[in-house]
This record gives sequence, structure tokens and C-alpha cells, in this order.
Amino acid sequence: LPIGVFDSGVGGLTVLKALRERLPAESLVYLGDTARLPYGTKSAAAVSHYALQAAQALVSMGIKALVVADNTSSAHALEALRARYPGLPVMGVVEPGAAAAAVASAAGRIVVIATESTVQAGTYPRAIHNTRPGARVTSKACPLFVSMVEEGMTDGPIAEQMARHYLDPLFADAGDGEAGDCLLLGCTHFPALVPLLRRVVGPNVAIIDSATTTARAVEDLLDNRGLAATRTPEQARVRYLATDAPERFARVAGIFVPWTIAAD
Ligand code: DGN
Repeated sequence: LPIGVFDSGVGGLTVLKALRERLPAESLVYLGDTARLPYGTKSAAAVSHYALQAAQALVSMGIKALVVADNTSSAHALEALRARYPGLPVMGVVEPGAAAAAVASAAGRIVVIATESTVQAGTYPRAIHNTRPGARVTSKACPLFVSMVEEGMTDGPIAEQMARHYLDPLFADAGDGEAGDCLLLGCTHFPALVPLLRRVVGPNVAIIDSATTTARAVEDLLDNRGLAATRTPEQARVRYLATDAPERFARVAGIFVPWTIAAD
């Protein structure tokens, strides 16, 4: 059976890409809920409702594990999903990203950037404090980054101005030792901005991408449960489903993955 990967839209392809790199022998089925995106501006109740429906669609198709690539759904609905499917391994992006940031941050001054709804949920700070109770966590909603990336503006003067608008206040070193020392990317779209973000925050800030940390966590989870694929990478299949506008999905996908996609 494949691993089911769910996102509100196209951005979760950053997680799918990390999964393919880490677990090339696994078949994957990706569901982007393009009909109802963005989740990032919606209430906890709406996001949870959507996430449970999307998970049900994947479960009905037959999957051996569920990866919630969408940060907003992971922030609001992970416990509900685990409770609904007790026999199914369910992995979100918040726990692996938070744990990696807690370890990578030298001084424990972590800045989480995410959608408004993820920030509101407070799940990232809670998860970071589970690993590192003394960390100072600042959360910053960066909603404009999402549309900017979907427009293909991952660098250049406008993108840089936007990044400085959001991040300079949190990373500018005023000499008081208060500047952030770790930037946690708490949204599917943000890995596409890494070269720009690196320039803006400088060389000494650890940048943690929850897509790659999640792929590692999924590998461990499958190994622990004895569910890892026994086939060869050539036999692995990847399928893409979108709940609306598959043409737009396929087009915007090019920003996130270097291969061509046809969505059903
Ligand atoms: N996939 C969403 C997230 O990771 O929070 C970003 C896109 C959105 O729904 N706004």
C-alpha cells in the first residue's frame, strides 16, 4: 500500500519531495484540497473538519500510513486524526520540525514562521517546549509569503523587501543578545524561500525545514512498525489528486518540485 500525503493545496509537495528523496522505494498518493484552500486563514474548527474529510478520502483508497504535510492541519487536527484512526500511523510536520529546532538552536531563541491559523493554534511553541522547556519561542505569521511563492516570487527585490519586513525585527542584532538564533519554517511553502531567507537572517541562524525533518520521522515510524517498502524504487508509484483545478495544481507544482505532474 502507498503512504497517503495530505495538504491543503500544492505546497505540501515540499514534503512529498523530501519523502521521495528519503524513501525512494515507497509508493505515495498525494491529495491537495485545492477546492478549499487556503487553510491558513481558517478557524480551528474548519481546518479540523477539512483535515478529517481529506484523511478519510485517502484511508478509503487504502494507505499504510498518513502524512499530514499541511502545517495548519498538523497544528489543529493531528490528535483528532490519531484518535479517528488508531491503527494507522499518522505523522504531522509540527512535531519533527519542533524537535529539530529545539536541538539546533544554540541559545534557545527560536522564531517560528507560519500561517495565521498555525500561529493561533500555538502547537509549535508547545511542541518545542516539550523538548526544550527553557526555549524562548516567538511566532510570526507571514501570510504574504504563501501568495508570493505561488506567484513564483521566491527571490528578487520585492521578495527580499517582504522577508525583511517580517524578519528584520526578529533577527537584527541590537547587541543585546536577544536576536533569534533559529528560524523554523512552519509552512509548506517556505522551503522554496531558503536562499532568500538565508541572506536575510545571516549565516549564523539555523534554518530548520519541517519537510526534511518529517521525512526522517516517517522513515523511523515505518521502520518501527515494520511497514517499510520491500520493493525497488523502480516499482514505486506516485499519484497526485486535487479536489479542484488540476491544471493550476500541475502548473504551480513546478515551483515546488523539479518534475512534471499530472493531477487527477
Ligand atoms: N499548506 C499551508 C500550511 O502549511 O500551513 C499553507 C497554505 C495555506 O493553506 N495557506
